[in-house]
Amino acid sequence: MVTRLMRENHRILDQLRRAVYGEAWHGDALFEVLHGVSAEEAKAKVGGVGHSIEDLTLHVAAWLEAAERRIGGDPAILLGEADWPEGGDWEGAKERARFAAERLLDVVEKADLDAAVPGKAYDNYHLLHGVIQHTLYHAGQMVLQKRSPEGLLRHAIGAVGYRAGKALAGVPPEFGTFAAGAGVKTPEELVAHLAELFAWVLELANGTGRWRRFEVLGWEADVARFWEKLAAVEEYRGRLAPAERLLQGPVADALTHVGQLGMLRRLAGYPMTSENYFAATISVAKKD
Ligand code: NI
Repeated sequence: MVTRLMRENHRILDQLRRAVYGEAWHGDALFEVLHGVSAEEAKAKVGGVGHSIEDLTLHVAAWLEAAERRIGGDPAILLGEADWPEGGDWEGAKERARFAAERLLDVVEKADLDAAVPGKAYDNYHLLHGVIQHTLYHAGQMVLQKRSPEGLLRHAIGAVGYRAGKALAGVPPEFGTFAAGAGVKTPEELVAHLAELFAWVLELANGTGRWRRFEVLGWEADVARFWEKLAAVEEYRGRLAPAERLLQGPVADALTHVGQLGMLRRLAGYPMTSENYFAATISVAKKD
């Protein structure tokens, strides 16, 4: 009997490992899904799921912790924030999930599968299978978020910001008024327009669609306003929709204008260094 139970414990241990770390039957395990997710992606509520990847990670962690506590005889009732912990620290959230998984993996081998969970009508066997299913259910929701058009749009916005960071770095303020020819926009006019575009993204996402014209303020103030408007979009927790139209309109437009800035830099004698953007790590908006 002990042998049979121990064998079963090892099978469950194997299933839990597969759900958390990899070689799950259905596809990606929890940490395979989380691999490469940036802090901004993790905080965005996209794909109609209602919770961000970070929210889901903390929720999964809370239940891995609860399972471990329940096996130890603690009822571990999760209500409110204990069930859906407050986010804010993406690296910390992943670390919490990893630690919780390790703690649970440590107790599975010796768990009494037939013992009742305190206060519940089921035993540890059902608890352990339940927590494995729960982990994979929410990992699946995270996959939907990563593949959603809005997730891709947010990544595209991050990529525009990354390229803009390079286009705006290391030029003197007088570049702002560089005139390449009659009728050609100056760099500060382009940057003022870039700020307009990202302000418009939010207006479109929240349904007003209002276009606001921004006057040129002078190079440094224009650059600061652009970063502020871009950061407002990146930090926006509502849905950025319709994602496809936001991409084809203001975001694609912004990308072309960042390219124009690059061209003007070369004409003005401040060429940018080249870079392999495929290899770039795209992350947060604010650049100084
Ligand atoms: Ni859940």
